[in-house]
Amino acid sequence: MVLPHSMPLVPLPASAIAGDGRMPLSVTTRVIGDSPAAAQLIDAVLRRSGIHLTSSAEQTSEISLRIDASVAAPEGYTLSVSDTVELVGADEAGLFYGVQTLLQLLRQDDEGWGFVRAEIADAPRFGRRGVMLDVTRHFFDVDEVKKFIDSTSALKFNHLHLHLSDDQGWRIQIDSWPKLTELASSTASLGDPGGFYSKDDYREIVAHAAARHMVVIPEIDLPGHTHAIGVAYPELVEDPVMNDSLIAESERLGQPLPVAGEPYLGWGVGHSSVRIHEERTYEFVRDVVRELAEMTPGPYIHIGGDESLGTPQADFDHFVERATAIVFEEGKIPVAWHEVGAAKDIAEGTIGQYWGKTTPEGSHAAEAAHFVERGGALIMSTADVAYLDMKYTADYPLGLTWAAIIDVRTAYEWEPTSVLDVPDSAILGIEAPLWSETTRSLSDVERLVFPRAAAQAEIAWSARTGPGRDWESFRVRLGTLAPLWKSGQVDFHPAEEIPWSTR
Ligand code: TNX
Repeated sequence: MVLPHSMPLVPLPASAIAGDGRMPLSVTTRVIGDSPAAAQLIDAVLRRSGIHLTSSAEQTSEISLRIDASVAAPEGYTLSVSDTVELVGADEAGLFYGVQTLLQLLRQDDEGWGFVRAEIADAPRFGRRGVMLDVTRHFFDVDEVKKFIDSTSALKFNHLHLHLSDDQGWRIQIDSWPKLTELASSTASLGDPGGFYSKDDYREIVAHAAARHMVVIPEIDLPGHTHAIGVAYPELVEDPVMNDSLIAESERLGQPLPVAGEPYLGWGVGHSSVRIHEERTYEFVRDVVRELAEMTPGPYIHIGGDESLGTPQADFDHFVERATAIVFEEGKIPVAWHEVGAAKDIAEGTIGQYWGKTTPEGSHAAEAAHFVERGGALIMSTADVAYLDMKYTADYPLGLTWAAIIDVRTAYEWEPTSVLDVPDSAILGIEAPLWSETTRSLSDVERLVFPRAAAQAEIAWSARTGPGRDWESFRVRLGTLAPLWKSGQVDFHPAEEIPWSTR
């Protein structure tokens, strides 16, 4: 028996036994099954190998796909590769993930293309496996977001959080407040061009994600991170509040301080706040939440809540209590950064997103725990291990360093249930955020995301322990993804820790 860690698979499956050699692949291999996953498999094999699986009537081998809810837990599948391929999904998502596994087993050697023979039974550990893309500090267009969905769903991520508003720009069409996109969307960090998604653009992203079993979570960051709202509607936002670290950082980076009503292009945080005691603010929040809810089939709306350093605590509490209630009233479940847990009466069932460190600092752990006390649960975005925008090494050209320097091993070696003092059942899973201050292109984004997103994918999908669930196995398996990324034109950082395969 060959152990799972010698197989070219990330995330590690629940169980995998390698067979002998490969099943050769040719134009006479036929795909049977009417799931969308069958068409996705044919497309992906063609792109990777140039082989068109359905191009011959004279069939020599076959790949069959079907659904049977009894084979695995939701999103799970069984996959048998011998002289034929038999893939059985517990549901459509399971078939999709089985196809991703099969594509990792597709390798080229001197004899040509073939699938590594294996018997696999698989299902995820966590139902929540998320990535976040910040489209505010830099904007990424619909095609770029689609490519990001393709490359992350291939690692079995199933949630895409879009950070749609921040100090530097507003990125989503809202009909009842048209100046948001007319006046506050054209800018981005470092003076780069901005942009926004029309409602049709957004629906196109949501549909592309859904076809790859990813739920989109839109975020409007409130009550801080709202300078751009004030560029469009000055009456909604307070004048900027300076703080010492903002002034010091701006000086160090040579970035001007925020000025009320003018676009802000720097990286400073904590200077903006909507007006808490104006009823108009809540009309705005309700309108935005309602319009977002109408075009978002997923159950969640994220209301932000991080780093509202310019908002007095009592005002902050009052605001987030109302905002979380508004999201429920509009038919969605609120998600919020962990600071929102400082407010006693947040709406029951609000989900918190922890972005503190593996050793929680200050009040972070207590704030996160309060979501659980209020009947909610937590998503772990532990910043010193799971943040995709931190540098790999001190001299890496992209990324920030405030949380940590995160090499691939550091990204891999953490445990989401061991950070906070809450029951394991309160941890829904993880989300790995990519903040885009330093990423001026999708290629920049990809070089920060890959390979570290693969580490987060394994933490979210694979069992906590088991044969192969360790760094030595992971680094070898991770290396086998290089040819897949190269063939998909996905850029990645060729970290020295990893033995990268050439094919
Ligand atoms: C903190 S973590 C932020 C973002 C920045 C990020 C950069 C969090 C919820 N907020 O506003 O972009 O750091 O790493």
